[in-house]
This record gives sequence, C-alpha cells and structure tokens, in this order.
Amino acid sequence: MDRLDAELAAETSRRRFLQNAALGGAAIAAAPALAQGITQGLTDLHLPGGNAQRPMTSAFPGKGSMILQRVHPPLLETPMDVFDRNVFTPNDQFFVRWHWADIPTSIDVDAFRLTIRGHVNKPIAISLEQLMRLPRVEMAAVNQCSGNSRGLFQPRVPGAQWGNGAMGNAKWLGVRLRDVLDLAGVKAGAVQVRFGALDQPVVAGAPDFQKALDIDHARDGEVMIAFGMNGTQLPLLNGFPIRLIVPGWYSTYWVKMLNDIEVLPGPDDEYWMAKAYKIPATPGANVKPGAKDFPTVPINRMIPRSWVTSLGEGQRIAHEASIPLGGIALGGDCGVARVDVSTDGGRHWFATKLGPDHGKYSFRRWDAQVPLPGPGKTSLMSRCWNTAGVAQPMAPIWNPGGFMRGNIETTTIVTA
Ligand SMILES: Nc1nc2c(c(=O)[nH]1)N[C@H]1C(S)=C(S)[C@@H](COP(=O)(O)O)O[C@H]1N2
Ligand SMILES: [Mo]
Repeated sequence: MDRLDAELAAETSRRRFLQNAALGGAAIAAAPALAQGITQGLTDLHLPGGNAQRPMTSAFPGKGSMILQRVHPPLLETPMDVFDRNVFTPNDQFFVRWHWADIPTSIDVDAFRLTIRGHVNKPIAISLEQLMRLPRVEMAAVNQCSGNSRGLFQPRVPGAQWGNGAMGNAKWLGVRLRDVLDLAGVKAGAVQVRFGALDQPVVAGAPDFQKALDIDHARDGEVMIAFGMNGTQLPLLNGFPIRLIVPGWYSTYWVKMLNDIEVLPGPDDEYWMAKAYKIPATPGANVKPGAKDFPTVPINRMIPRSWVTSLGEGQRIAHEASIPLGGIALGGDCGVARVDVSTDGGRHWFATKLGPDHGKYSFRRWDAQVPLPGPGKTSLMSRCWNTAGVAQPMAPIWNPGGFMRGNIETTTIVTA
C-alpha cells in the first residue's frame, strides 16, 4: 500500500467504525429479549452419550447463522460446514465467546483511547487514529478457544459444551504490539505485559477479564493489535474496535475490545492468569479422569488438529469404490506439514494434497480421492503432522478443564 492508499483505508475504516457502533448498540441491547424469539430450528451437536440439540440463531449483531450455546453473555459456535467452504472463516460466522455479560453495545471511536502504562518510561493514551498510523502488518491466524471440543471429553467435564466450532481463521490487519509498547518505552526489569478490556464483570467483586504475556513474547514482533479482520473492521462481538492477536496460542490470550496495556515488573498473579485456564503440567495436558491434585501451568501454545469437513457426522451417501474427501488442518504453533486420511477407522492411511499455504498460523485445506469400504457405516479420520514433526495422537486426553483436545477425530458416515 502506498501512503495515499493507507490514508484512504484509515478514513474508510474510521467511518465504518462509526456505523458499526450504531448498529451494535441497538442489536446487543435487544439481546435479553432474544431468548424467546431468536432461534430458527435446532441442529445436532454430536457429543458423546447421544446428540445434544442446539438452537440455531442469526439474531446477534454482525452475525449470520450460528449455533447458540448461550445468550448472556453470548457464546456462538460456528457450524462445521462453514469450514468446508473457505479456509478463512467469514466474520459473520466467526465464533463468539465472552466471560462477562457487561459488554459495551457501542463504541465512541473518537473518544476511544488505548492506555500503555505501568513499568514504562512515559505512560500514554493513544487514539485509534494514532494507532492506525503505525506500520501495518497482516497475518492469517487461527483463533481457537482453549475449550474447543470440550463437549467431546469423556468423562464429561463442566464448562461450555462446545463441539468443534469454537475456532476460526482470519486475516488480521493491525500493528505490532512491540511498536505500541515502544511508544511508551518499556523499562528494564519488565517481566510481563497485562491486557485489559472494555467488558466488565456483572457480579460485584468478580475478577475483570485480563490476560498477560511474558515480555519477550509480547515484544516478538508477531503478537499484534488488530483493527481489521478479513478485509474489514472487527464485528463488535469479536472485539471491535481492536483486539490482541497471539499467533499460535489459544484465544484466551486474544483479548477483545483491548483498551489497557500494563507493563508489569513481576508476573501477573490475578485470577485469569493465576487460577483460570491452567492445564496439567504433564505431556499433552493429560491426566487420569477424575484427577485433581497435579501441578499446573497457564495454557499456552496450540497443537496440531484436523477435521473432515466435506462430509458431516451421520451423513448418508451413495456407495462408490472411491470418493473425494476434504477438510482443514492447523499446525498449532507452526505450519501444517502433512495430512493423511483413513476410511476404515485408522487401519489404512492415504496421503492428501495440501491446498495453498496462507502462513504457518492459518488453516490449511487438504483434499484426497480415497477408497471406500462398505457399504455400511464408515469411520473417516484425518491426521495432521505439523512442521515440528508433531502428529495428532489416536487417544484422546482428559483434564478437568476440558482444554487442549487434539486427538484424531472421527466422522462416521453411512454408505448404501
Ligand atoms: N475482553 C475479552 N476478551 C476475550 C474474552 C473475554 O471474555 N473478554 N474471552 C477470550 C476467550 S476465552 C476466547 S475463546 C476468545 C474468543 O474470541 P472470539 O469471540 O472473537 O471468537 O476471546 C478471548 N478474549
Ligand atoms: Mo476461550
């Protein structure tokens, strides 16, 4: 982009911000009333122990047809077929997760300030215009909830009973967190950087949602503050006007509606880092079902995953000697090296052809023509290797938080 282009883009985004703010206000304010009138039919979420039915909704601002997990605060899941259409998840079907229900329904983009304070030389508060004048970066990256697929844990664990759709891939446009920190000047001895946002707890005394990253991670040049998502502004529910992007890490760190950055001279010991989102300090975050007393660490990097998306669970198709099969994969904290598929429950595996590489943190499409056993029930599986040589294991893990599922998933179809 040359200078003029950049300025035009900035102007347009600014205007769009204002439009969005107005829209968001009306629609979210209406959310409580939605509970009765917002749903259109039911969908099957295939969880162990029988299908769990969930309503579909398209009543949330900036959102199309989504699986409704909860109204207040909104938890919206992306239907699996969306991932089959494009490796980039459209903004209006990108999943939504908030911890607290007090979410601003409109943003005054002119009054909005991002503060950078704490262990810095010069605490500052910058406007969106100032932020957008910094050098821009764009990156494709998967945003995946730590508890994605929690509903598939056996034995079951408490928490949002997500299927596989608490994830999405987008092209994020923004600025480097490092450049923003440099505006304030990080002092020697900084240990972590804590991120705060505009949403608030609804219960008095409950902990405000904040997350922290180590100073070196925060300054690695990859962590960014995004104002653009797939070529347009962020939907309000995905963090308008700006959010943190932490490529390769679970989305609990991807703080939405970011308005406060605090450089800390020690580790963040508040609730959301010290107590919540802790995983067992064991290989693969795996413990014996029911285990409670084990050392923990904050959840961090993602692991490889993959899914068949061209056919859905329970789908019936005509039997053929061979069929085309397609899906998506993510490498986790590095790229996708290889995806194999099986049509006989994991006995035989076939290589797939990988689609275009949009960067190591992006979803990657895979396709193959594979032989079909049967007719009858057929178990389809896909297995991803990342560029660090880590492959998805066959056996599922268990931990009480229902975090970090990554085993080979099965889609059962029926051919006749
Ligand atoms: N301000 C704020 N940011 C947040 C959260 C939140 O509750 N408040 N939840 C986090 C979690 S746990 C997830 S999974 C992602 C969800 O991002 P999305 O709603 O854009 O899909 O936002 C993260 N950022
Ligand atoms: Mo999450």
